[in-house]
Amino acid sequence: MILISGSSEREIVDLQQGDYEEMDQLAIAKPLCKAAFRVLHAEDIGIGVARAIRAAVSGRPGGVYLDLPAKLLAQSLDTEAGAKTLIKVVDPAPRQIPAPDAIQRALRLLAGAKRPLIILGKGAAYAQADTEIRALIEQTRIPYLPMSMAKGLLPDTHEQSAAAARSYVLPEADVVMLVGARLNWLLSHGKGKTWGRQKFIQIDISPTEADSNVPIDAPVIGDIGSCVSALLDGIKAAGGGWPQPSADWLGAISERKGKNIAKMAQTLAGNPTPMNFHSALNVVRDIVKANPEAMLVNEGANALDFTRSIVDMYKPRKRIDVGTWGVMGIGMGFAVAAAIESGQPVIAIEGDSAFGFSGMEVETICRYNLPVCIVIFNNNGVYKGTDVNPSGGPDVAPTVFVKGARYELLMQAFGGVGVQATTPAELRKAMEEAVRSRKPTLINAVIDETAGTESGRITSLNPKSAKK
Ligand code: FYN
Repeated sequence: MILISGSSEREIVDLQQGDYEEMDQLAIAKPLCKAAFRVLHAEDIGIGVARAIRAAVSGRPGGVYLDLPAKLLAQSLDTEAGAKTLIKVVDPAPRQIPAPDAIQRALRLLAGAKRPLIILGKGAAYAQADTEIRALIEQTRIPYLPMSMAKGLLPDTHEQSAAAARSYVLPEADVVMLVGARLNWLLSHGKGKTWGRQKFIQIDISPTEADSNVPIDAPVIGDIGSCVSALLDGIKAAGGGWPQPSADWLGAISERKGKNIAKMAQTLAGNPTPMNFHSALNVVRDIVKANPEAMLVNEGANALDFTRSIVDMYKPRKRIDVGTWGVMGIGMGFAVAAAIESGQPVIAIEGDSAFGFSGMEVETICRYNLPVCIVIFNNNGVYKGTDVNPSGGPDVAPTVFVKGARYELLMQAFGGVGVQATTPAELRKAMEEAVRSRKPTLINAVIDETAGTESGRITSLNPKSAKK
């Protein structure tokens, strides 16, 4: 993403003389962005934009800031001379071919594995090397785990997906191949009880990613498409001699998966009153299955975690969520962008707290009549709605919201469709209608206020008091 912004007069900002909207924006952007540039002369705009494009999309993609101070905005150029300063960026994200010895090292390690596992990160999804990645997985028959935004790279229903046996495969695998996935907090930094004594192969476009948390036995540096193609060539060269994962390994995963999926099916089939995360998500799961082209936006704590494991994705790059930093407030901006960029219906599954961070964007959604269906899981609070103020007094607990809030009226206020749904049947009807009509819709899905846990699936990360 490239953020282009006007900024105050340099002379006044630099002498801190107190300009209108004075702020040293470039300095603020620098530590946060992959790159930040300032253009001071109109004839340099072409160069500035070209540099911004290359920085944003080459290598590991990242956000770029382009600063255009007030003085520049008033400059003019002769049209013809100006046209000559523009640059058509040739090959903005050049392929980066992996070293042949790195490929051989990785192949040797993989061939010796008895219990191999592939982890697909969002880098694998961004790389748009879907065919190669699928071929690698299917030709090697190695089980794989998709990280949140890699869901759908292969359909989540793929028989080799080990998502439903996650806590079994991570410690048990003997060789793990990371494809565009970093060993950050989402993967417990590659250590601790989540993991066993596996060896790692890591495919990444950034050479400094290897060894960031634990030793990487076989780093493969390059763009994912080129790296996976080179691995496939090596596997092909082995002919029928390429080893398959052990039958014990595949059998054990299949057994655990089967049990978890059956248990999940049972929970999803329940129809409790009031509705809970599971009975509501059972509906969302069906709607996404029936509309695999739809974009799914997801933020919250429990609303995020339950949606990730319950709602299957069928196509690549259809799920966008809080990402590596677990940031709340991204939902409505993502929904607007996803609707405009893809032209597809957007389904935004939002925790009530998460929605509050950027909820006024319902006005933007209505202004541009975007096909966005927002579903708010309303349990009257952050995590849940039944916490009690620990310090007493008349105020509610910090995590408790106004009870029975009518979020759907917000959407109605701007001419969109607002629906309150208290049962799965009402939710289903409203979602089906929203996707069919493509009208801006907000569904206030009222769920059990006791449903949800503090921090959802990441409660274990909360600091624990040393005091016993
Ligand atoms: C997964 N699972 C399933 C299925 N898919 N069971 C049955 N059927 C299906 N289809 C099981 C899976 O085996 C796990 O059980 C469990 O569901 C959860 O799976 P998930 O979500 O893949 O795994 P987990 O452990 O939650 O993943 C860790 C994580 C994730 C850190 C990658 O929690 C994550 O992305 N968190 C982001 C949280 C975040 O950013 N929150 C913002 C909060 S903001 P077991 O195998 O039994 O473990 C403010 O609070």
